[in-house]
Amino acid sequence: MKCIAFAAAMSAVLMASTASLAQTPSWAVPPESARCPSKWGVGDERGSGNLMKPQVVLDAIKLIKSGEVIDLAHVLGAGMPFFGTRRFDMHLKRTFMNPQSNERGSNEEMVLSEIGQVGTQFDGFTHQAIDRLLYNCVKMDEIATRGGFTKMGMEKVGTLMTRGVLIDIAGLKGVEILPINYEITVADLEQALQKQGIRLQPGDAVLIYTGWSKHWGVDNKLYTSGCPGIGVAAAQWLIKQDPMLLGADNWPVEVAPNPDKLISLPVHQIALVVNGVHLLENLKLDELAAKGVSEFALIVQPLKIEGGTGSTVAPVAVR
Ligand code: UVW
Repeated sequence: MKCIAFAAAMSAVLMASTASLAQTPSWAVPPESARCPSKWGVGDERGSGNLMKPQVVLDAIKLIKSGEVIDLAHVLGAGMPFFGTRRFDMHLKRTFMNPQSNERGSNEEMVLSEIGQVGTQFDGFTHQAIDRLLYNCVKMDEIATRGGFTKMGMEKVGTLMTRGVLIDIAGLKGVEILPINYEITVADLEQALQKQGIRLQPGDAVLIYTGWSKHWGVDNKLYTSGCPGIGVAAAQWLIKQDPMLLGADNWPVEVAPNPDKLISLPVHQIALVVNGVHLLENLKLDELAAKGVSEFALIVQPLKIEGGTGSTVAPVAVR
């Protein structure tokens, strides 16, 4: 009898500890004291954008040898994959004929869209929060107005030009497209960099090639249903290298959904909120990967949307 009671008690203890283990997320938000002020100081609104210095531009220019320009943006249109309920509705307003003798006709369009968060897009720091705190522990509710955020809006980012580095993980793995939900590890990044004979430097725009954008416009449902990408460990490792931004040819840069069901897009918070590192999403990197280009001058100019959370962008690689 004693034996049965002991066994029952033990199994209850085991079940309780397994349940509590199962409920422990693999990444926890760092406390405010550990993330604020950011390394760029109290009141900083630029984060990794502070790495944008004349010397970085001069170094990037040295990578331009042939003058080849490679577009890294998808075409903006209603046929794009959209995250959630986002949309891009374009209405052509034509044609106004001016009454003067030269018969000047004029066309324009009206676009209804989450213009900061569709297509190839650049994430600003007001895009994500930890509870109700933004980057540098700015209280979201204190800077949110109907007309936009009064701090850290997209107009603060400016043009970024720096060395771009493509890390080809699909190439490393010998596949066209990494499997959905594949979490890119630190070892993957290190091996790919070694294979490509390149080392990361502070201020780099680090772009990860997964092959996932081959689904763009082909199977939009699949494209947005998840994707391969960096996980928490790889993001933390990359951020330690002091990049100007992190980008990928998928919709959130990171693996989605996260293999740990207890956390939601943690790399968004690690990059944008904890460290002030911009994200560049939905890139078109096939041409760079196909041509085996590992480094280039990257130019990206977010729209100056006052108080905006992000910007649709058309970055270019020049070499
Ligand atoms: C979200 O807004 C959740 O995702 P993204 O930044 O990838 O558009």
